Amino acid sequence: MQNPSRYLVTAALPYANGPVHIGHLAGCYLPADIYVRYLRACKKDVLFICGSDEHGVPITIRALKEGVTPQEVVDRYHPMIKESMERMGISFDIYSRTSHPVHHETAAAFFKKLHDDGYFEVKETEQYFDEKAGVFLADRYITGTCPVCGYEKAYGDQCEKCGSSLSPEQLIQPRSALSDAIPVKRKTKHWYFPLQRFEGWLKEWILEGHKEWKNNVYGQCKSWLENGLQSRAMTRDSHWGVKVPLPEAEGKVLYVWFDAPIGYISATKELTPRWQDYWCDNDTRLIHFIGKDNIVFHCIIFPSMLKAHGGFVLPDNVPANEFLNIEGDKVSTSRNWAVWVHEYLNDFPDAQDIMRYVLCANAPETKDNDFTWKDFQDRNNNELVAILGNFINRTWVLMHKLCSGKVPRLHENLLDDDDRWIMDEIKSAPQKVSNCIEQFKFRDALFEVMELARKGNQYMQKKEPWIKARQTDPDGKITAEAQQDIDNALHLCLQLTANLAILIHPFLPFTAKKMLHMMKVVDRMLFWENAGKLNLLSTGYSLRAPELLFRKIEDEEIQKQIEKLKAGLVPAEEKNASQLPDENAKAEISFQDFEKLDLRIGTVLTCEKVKNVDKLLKLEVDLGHEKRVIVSGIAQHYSPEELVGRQVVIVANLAPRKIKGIESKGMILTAEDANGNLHLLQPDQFTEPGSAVK
Ligand code: B3M
Ligand code: ZN
Repeated sequence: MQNPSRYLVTAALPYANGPVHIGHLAGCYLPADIYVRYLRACKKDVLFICGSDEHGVPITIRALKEGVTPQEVVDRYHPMIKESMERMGISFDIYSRTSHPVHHETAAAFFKKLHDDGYFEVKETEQYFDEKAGVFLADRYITGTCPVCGYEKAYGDQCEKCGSSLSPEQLIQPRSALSDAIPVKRKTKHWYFPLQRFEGWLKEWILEGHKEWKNNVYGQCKSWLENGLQSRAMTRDSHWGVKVPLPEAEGKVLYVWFDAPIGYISATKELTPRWQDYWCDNDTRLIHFIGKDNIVFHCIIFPSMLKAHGGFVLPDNVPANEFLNIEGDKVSTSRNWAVWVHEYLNDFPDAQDIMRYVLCANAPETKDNDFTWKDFQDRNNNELVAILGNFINRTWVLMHKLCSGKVPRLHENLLDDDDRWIMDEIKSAPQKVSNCIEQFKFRDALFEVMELARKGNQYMQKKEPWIKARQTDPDGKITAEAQQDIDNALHLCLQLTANLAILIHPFLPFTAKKMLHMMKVVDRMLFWENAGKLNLLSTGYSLRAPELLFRKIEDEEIQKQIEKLKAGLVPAEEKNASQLPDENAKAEISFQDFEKLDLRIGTVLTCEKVKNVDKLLKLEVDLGHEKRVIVSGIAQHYSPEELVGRQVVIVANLAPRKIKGIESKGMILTAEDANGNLHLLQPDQFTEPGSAVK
């Protein structure tokens, strides 16, 4: 969409069932904030909408586990999340919550309209019910043995081990994850939204009309649409949520994924009486920032709902990030493997921008990425301190020392090639940064800003004003000629600093504020139209003393964080191996049984991710006399690059299986630790491929 009149930017509503961690920030809040700050700097009419998602299974489960009401859960976490976001500088225009009456009314009315327009199919089905807990069980809350790979802790919707998508019926020995009761089937009636009726339209709208969407988003949509859509129940049996506004629907609430995205509309309503200008006028550019697990809801289901309802704009883009792992391991809130934002802010008060910087520089924009404390330290010390902070600090110190604390004048007639080079760099930087931001490439955008700071240092190094200052008259005064050189260099370094403030502001707003203070200029200077200008600070203007923008982070601080992370880790299952019999022990087998296994050493020749399946890798393995294709559920533990060339142990005579359409011949052996991490088995030295393992 070229030049829309206004922008409506949303960030996924976090579930109010726990605090936020840095993975949340990296996933959607930080990129959304950068984008919005940039738009505001461009003087665009923009609203930035978010709030807590307070309904749905995640909340009720948490309440059940803690023995409190769902209301108590959300009342605890909503303010906590709100505060963490605020302190990190995530500049929502409103941070609302879906328990708000405006939301209940809006979501109920939305449902009622679709109902009155005849969209829903009412179906009676049998669903699993937990008689101990007295609730119907969502698929996720039924566990049992995977019929495909035999993994004993598969979920009712998916096996995390082999990646198969499942339905609860397929599980062997299903159990309720809540009470361990054996779930029973009960009849229940629900309202289904016929997504298949929108398939043709969605194909055209997304697959033809939005080829510019990020690959991960477009790819997921494509595979959903190619697999065919089905009706989806939009109601649930529960007392927590938005009541279904129909007399015959006692004890039923809206499915959380029906009500939550409508939360974007309700929050806008709450914010401004002009909400319809944003939601109902085609000249609005609606952008949903989300994490990759929310793609189908924002790209397929919600747009179909909006289309059915009519009168609303549709998202113009849905930038979704992948996941951020922590120290090589998947974030897990239940295992407490996460860096919590409120804890970070306690340990590093006023260091919001360091975290913003690290999360953006290492954002999981195209693939899952890893956050490590060491990288945090390195990026701070080697980039923020050594490049950006250092350039500004040198400029300020020298300007105070050699130009009496004022902006020196520029002697145009004396400009040399280096001066002209840096002037051109300043002029051309804003376009490079905005190009990246407008394509949601925030890492690249930030890189461009840092490039400019890097060039500032290079320029300073070439000009060496401190050396020029040694050219003095007999009476010790700097010669007029040298002073002119110094003036030019520092004049340009100061203009460069002002430019850096504008360009860095969407990313590091706290730092930009400090820079404004040092320059004694007002916020207005940060408008993007000023970027690229060489006269932002006027000659003769006196500037404040330098402020410390960044400080070095010491090894001990990082060590403490790593220890804290490890100490807080809750093992997946509290087992006391020495006292209890191993509950995973299997029945005895004969030696003949064991001999039936053909175990071999193989060398990984090639390896790639299986498209659209997070957990699977497709490997080509050399087994000596033959090559095999094997699909393995280890993608979250190893990257393809790590595996190529590595030796593995293979069950070579396992019957071939089709996994996601790929014929897999054999299985790669791994050891699984108590935390669910998989570790490959490997001979302790290179062993001829095909060698038998006995
Ligand atoms: N509450 C967030 C999640 O999956 C989910 C997003 C709703 S956005 C409308 O973490
Ligand atoms: Zn499985």
